[in-house]
Amino acid sequence: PAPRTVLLTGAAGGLGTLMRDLLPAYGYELRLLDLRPVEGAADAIVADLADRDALREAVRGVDAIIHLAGISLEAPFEKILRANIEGTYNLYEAARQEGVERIVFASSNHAVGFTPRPRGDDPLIPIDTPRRPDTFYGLSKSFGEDLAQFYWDKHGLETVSVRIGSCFPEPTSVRMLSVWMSPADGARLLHAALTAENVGHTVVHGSSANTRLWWDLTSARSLGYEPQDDSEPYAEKLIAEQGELDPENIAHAYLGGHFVSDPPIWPY
Ligand code: NAI
Ligand code: 15L
Repeated sequence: PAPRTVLLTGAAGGLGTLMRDLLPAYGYELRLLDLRPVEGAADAIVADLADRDALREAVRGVDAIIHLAGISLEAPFEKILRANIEGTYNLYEAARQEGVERIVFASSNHAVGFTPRPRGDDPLIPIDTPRRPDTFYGLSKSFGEDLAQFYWDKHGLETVSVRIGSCFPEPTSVRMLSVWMSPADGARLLHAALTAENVGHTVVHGSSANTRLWWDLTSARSLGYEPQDDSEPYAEKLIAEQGELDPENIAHAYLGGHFVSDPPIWPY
């Protein structure tokens, strides 16, 4: 049967806020969790991913989990370790103990951020491109994907890992013309990831059907995802304001954009 009750971690964040508006239309009953109170949702669970008892209780009885909680940008290693690496482990372990059958994991393009972006007639980046994290943040997403594979192989807990491009209401940079996922397509993809059968551990790229797309959406489409949006209507204005991507600029040369060239955040 299709999952009905879904725990949404990271519900107070940008993506969580967009998705808790859009997902109920697909018939889900959402249980919300975040470190911070969730605006307009007094019944949301306020808990840290470090709190294993709270996680056991939060996952009890749900059909599936959408795991968005964590640090969503580069940060000192110790913080990434606690929130994204240990936190994701704690959530998987709680899910295993409570018998939850499926997790949709918010991975990121930054797990492969040091992959050169396609230029000209280059082929789209395939989903099995080698991992090339561009930050400790990207490394934590790489870990999350491996953790998901391990929990499938060892325990039969299914995951769809979504390497999200940029999911925001509108694209705001020339790079985002290639990697943008509209919120409506984001909800379509999460719904497909929750309902497709026999996913085992499947890794997919998460973006809209952008004219300037950099990666292959075949694996996402294999779940039943049919993107409806394209960033192209935003192209003229963004390129007029910011110029085309500069082949000489390292921050424009890789999938991960400026994450590859930003100075490290200390303590490193
Ligand atoms: P965000 O930073 O707006 O939201 C993350 C939420 O997680 C926050 O509300 C925060 O309070 C919560 N959180 C952080 N540490 C926690 C902890 N220890 N315990 C419980 N909750 C904790 O990030 P956003 O943009 O909403 O992203 C959501 C997820 O999707 C993140 O995992 C991010 O890495 C991933 N992602 C997002 C992309 C995007 O375009 N928005 C692109 C690629 C990946
Ligand atoms: C991410 O992984 C971040 O969470 C998000 O804030 C954006 O920076 C996005 O990647 C991106 O690459 O644009």
